[in-house]
Amino acid sequence: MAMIDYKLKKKMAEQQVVYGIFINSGSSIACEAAGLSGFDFALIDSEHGPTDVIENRELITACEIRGTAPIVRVKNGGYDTILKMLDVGAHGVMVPQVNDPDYAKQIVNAALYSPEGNRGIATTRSSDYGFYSPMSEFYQAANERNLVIVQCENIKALPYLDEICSVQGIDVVFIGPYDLSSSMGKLGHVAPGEIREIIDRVLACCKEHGKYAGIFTKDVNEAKQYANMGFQFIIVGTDISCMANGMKNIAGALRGVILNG
Ligand code: 3PY
Ligand code: MG
Repeated sequence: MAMIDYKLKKKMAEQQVVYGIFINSGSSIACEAAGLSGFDFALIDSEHGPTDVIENRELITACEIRGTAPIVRVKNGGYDTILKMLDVGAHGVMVPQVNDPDYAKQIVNAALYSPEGNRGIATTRSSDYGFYSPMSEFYQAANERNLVIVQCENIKALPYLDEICSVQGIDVVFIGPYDLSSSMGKLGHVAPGEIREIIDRVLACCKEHGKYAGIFTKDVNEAKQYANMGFQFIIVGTDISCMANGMKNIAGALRGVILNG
């Protein structure tokens, strides 16, 4: 059986921008909706969201059957944390707060099979429980498909940005504007203008070292602005914010009708 691959790396290599949405609700239905809506990937959030390994197996499956790549944001870059999310079938991992190159190397080591890393071997969902054929080709295929994403979201990382970006095996350096603004003592000041200097540095560093730059925004127009600047891996909003906004709009409109009626 062939590996399910929504080809995020190929799209980015062809200069396309891939768009995703955070799944923070823990809902597999939201994962299906993300796929049906046309998002390239769904970023299942196990840093802030409620789900862990067992639940994510279901969320990952939901993404796969609806045509969107499931990536998991892990709570940290620990070897077993990364291993388990990949073994239940994530097509990549995103790690928060990667502030030095040694941590970045540790993450690559956990995420990639030998010779690029030292990911542990077992028959798991990721290799179709051993139905992948031939199994000898699975390891390289997994390394080629899966994304390794490190978050740049703390000013502590800035002195090491060049070294972090040069770590082999990392695909995307992803700015987290909220934590970044917090580390700058400007919590919530996340507009592109507020973090422009860091945006420019990450874009330049990624370009120099052949990595893709990623970023989060809640705003569609900002997302387009980021795409024009050169970001190629963009997360726009969360499943919860979509639902909350939809509910607010309906409830607000109804109140309006009642009040005006
Ligand atoms: C942040 O903004 O801190 C994030 O991690 C998500 O974008
Ligand atoms: Mg963050």
